[in-house]
Amino acid sequence: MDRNEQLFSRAQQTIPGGVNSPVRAFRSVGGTPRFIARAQGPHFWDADGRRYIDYIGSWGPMIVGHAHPEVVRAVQEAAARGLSYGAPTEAEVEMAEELVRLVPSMQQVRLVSSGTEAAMSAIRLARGAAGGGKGRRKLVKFEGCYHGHADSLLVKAGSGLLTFGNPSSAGVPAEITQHTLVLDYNDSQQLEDAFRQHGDDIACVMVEPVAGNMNLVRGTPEFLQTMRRLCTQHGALLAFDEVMTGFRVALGGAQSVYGITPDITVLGKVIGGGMPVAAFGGSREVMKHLAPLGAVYQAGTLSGNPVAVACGLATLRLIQAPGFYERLGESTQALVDGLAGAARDAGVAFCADRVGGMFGIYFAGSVPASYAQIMATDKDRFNRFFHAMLDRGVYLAPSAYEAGFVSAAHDGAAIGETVAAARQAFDLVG
Ligand code: KE4
Repeated sequence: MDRNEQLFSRAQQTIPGGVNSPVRAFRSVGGTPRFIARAQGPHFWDADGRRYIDYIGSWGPMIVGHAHPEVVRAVQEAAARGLSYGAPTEAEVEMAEELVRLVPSMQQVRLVSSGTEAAMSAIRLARGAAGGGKGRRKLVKFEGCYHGHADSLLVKAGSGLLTFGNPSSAGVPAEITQHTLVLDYNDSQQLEDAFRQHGDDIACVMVEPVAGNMNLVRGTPEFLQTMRRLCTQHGALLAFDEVMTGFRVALGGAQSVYGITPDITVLGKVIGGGMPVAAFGGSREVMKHLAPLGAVYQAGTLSGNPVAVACGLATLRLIQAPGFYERLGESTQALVDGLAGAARDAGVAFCADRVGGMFGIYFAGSVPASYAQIMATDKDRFNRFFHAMLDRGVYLAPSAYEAGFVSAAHDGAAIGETVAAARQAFDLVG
């Protein structure tokens, strides 16, 4: 056994499935997960010393590349001043000021330690604040969107189109998901029907404006505009989950691309730069309901942790460099064009899409615009492609239903190597 196999076997003795997050176990693609020993720029190295061009980037955070010297130095300096205080710090104020400046739909923001925690807290806040603070119960989400693993979000569509959700995970009582309505992504008519039926009890509509957890699927402008109009009309709060799209598709997130102002924004990933920082924010009118000001409780031992915030602040500084997103977009476009060209030359039904520095690859004739179309893509071909690329030193997301991520460190050489590997891989998948 190589070191990855040895470590995976050993890990499974003391960690369920050998991993601390299920997607890392390679169960969707098969094979042995790679145990990463170190990373630098666009690369990481596994326990056997094999180098990979990394298109996961820790699922989005590593947008400036791995182990960027300015980020590492900021973390080292912060750590030398103490790891955590459980008391407010100036750095958290700097982070909050930076976030509300870059995401003007937010006047105030609360820092937490994960996207799950941010989304869960945002829903509780919406339920407490909606209807002029009288509180509401119903939550609307969309099939294929993921907002972390809070109980009310582990739900699959109800039997009937507009019936409330059923648990999608063991351990979640039906009473918890009975207030969650799961609709089809990009289906405006269902939204209209849902608000017609339940409008006065809908607290929150939560959406990934560009979905990245069913693979990449763009929200249509019409879908998101309908959502905005209906929430305003019925006094529901619109929450944009920008944990993945925030500072990834544009400096101002997807809301700046679509020109839509949500009531609550959920952030994570890039704002921590690889360390546990996430956030949720909105107008003062909404945020005043949050403890210690208001009646909606939320708390966290390591919220605003000074070392993690130092990592995030250094990352936020780097992404504001002139031309950062233009260059990131060009690299990502070069990648998807290169992959599509290689597939075309090999006669493989394949297409790719990208928004900012996140991309989707699909073994299908056209770019999917819905969950159903994603489910119709050729997963088996993807899995064969995944392993052919892995064998050639390119590490893609280990699932046909995840997006990929490019960093500022993915230079022409890395993109070129990736496309060259794909030329061979497409010939193999046939
Ligand atoms: P975390 O609790 O994993 O920090 O964030 C949850 C979350 C919330 N909202 C969106 C839009 C997200 O993409 C995520 C987490 N994304 C996954 C990637 N599919 C994290 C990877 C994993 O689960 O290991």
